[in-house]
Amino acid sequence: MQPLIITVAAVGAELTREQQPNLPITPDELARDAAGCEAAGASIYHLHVRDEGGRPTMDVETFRRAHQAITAATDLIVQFTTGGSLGDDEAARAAPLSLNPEMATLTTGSVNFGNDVFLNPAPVIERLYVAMRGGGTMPEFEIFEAGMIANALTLYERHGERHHQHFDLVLGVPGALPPGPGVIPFLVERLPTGATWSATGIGRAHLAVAEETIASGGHVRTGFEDVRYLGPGRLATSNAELVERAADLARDRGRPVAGPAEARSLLELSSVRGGTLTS
Ligand code: KMH
Ligand code: ZN
Repeated sequence: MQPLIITVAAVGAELTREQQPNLPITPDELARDAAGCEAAGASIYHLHVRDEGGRPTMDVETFRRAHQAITAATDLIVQFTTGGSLGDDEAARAAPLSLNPEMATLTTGSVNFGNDVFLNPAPVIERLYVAMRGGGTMPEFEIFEAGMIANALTLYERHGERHHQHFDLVLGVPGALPPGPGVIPFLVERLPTGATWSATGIGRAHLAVAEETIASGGHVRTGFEDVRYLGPGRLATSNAELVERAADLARDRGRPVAGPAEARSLLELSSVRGGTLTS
């Protein structure tokens, strides 16, 4: 099995400071949080940003300051969100890609999201993909429902450019596919040969998904965006604490934890940076 890549989704768009007092928001807080996560075993920092009032924003300058602070403090791969928050329009979601992040998320289909809808029509997905590839950004295909895998593969094939494919299975968003017996194998069987994948369970399912994923050879995503608690009634005190738990689970199973350099090699990121779009 490959060394474990741990992605930390540290901020998200939905969580508030009232729900999680340790949510990092300012560039200094993000840099400190990221450094703690790197020391605990993370390689990828999935980034959403907030304005001064703590509200989610896709403002490019806010992303720039956060990105600079994190890359100055760590060697982590910074992965921008392009999902933003529900209701963000396409222009807002694409705007931070102008900073050419090393990675960015790409959700390849629409999905119910609580009482709302996370809307991702095919033309929007395609334009976000083209914007990423034009800037040498590696997409992480975010899979909330099984059909999104087929959508990602269709997009990849149509564009014809060969790059490493990395998928993240997000299980348990209210209104979308929950984890359960057979779900992860069903999804993983549908991934292309050579692809890497990670998984995360939202909320209560988080630990069980991490355990199954580590045992199945996948990589793990954790962090406040996905889970606030370490256990019943035990609010996590930092993102690093969640990363450390994932790293401990891996080591208990005899799986080493990848650092950022090893993660870049597993994800073939150096071959993607500076890549050009072929169509
Ligand atoms: N906040 C969700 C609506 C992503 O980061 O790409 C979308 C999301 C996915 O968080
Ligand atoms: Zn996100």
